[in-house]
Amino acid sequence: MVSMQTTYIMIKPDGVQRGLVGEIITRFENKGLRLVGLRQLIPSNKIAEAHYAVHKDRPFYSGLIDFITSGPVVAMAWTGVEAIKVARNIIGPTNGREAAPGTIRGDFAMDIGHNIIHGSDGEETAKFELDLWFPDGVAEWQRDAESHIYE
Ligand code: IDP
Ligand code: MG
Repeated sequence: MVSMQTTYIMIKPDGVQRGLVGEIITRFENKGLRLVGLRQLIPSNKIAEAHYAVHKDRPFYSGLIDFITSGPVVAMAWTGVEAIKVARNIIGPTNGREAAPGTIRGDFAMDIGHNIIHGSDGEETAKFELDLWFPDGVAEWQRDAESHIYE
C-alpha cells in the first residue's frame, strides 16, 4: 500500500484535564486511522525538552515545557496512508481561535499554547518522536476493516 505512515499524536495536559481523551481517540478511529500505540504519562523535563528541542530558542519555550510537564498526557501512535498529513488536518492549525470548526483545535481550543493536541509535522519528526515516546516500539497488527477503508 502506498505511503503507509505512522505518526506521533499526543493529547496535551489541557486535553486530558478537560476530559477530551475519548472524543479525540474517536475522531482518529472514525477517520480510519489504526491505533498502534497508547500510553499515559506525566512527562519528565528530559522527555519534554527532547520533544520540543526544535523550539528551544523561542520565547514561549520555557512556558511550553512547564505546560507539557504539568500533568498527564496521552501519547499515541496512529497508522494509515499519509497518516502524518491526515492527522494534521484532523488537528487543525496551531492557534485554536483560527482553526476551522470541525478540527480538534477549532472545536476545543481558544489559545495558541493550550491547544489540546500535538501531531508530528513530517516523516523525520514522526520517527524521532515515536522513538522518543515509544522506546519499546509500537504494536504490529492488521485490521480486518482495512479492505473496506482503502481500495
Ligand atoms: P504545532 O503544534 O501546530 O505543530 P508548533 O509551531 O510546532 O505548532 O509549536 C509547538 C507548540 O508550541 C504548539 O502546539 C503550542 O502548544 C506551542 N506554541 C507555538 N507557538 C506559540 C506561541 O506563540 N505562544 C505560546 N505557545 C506556542
Ligand atoms: Mg510542530
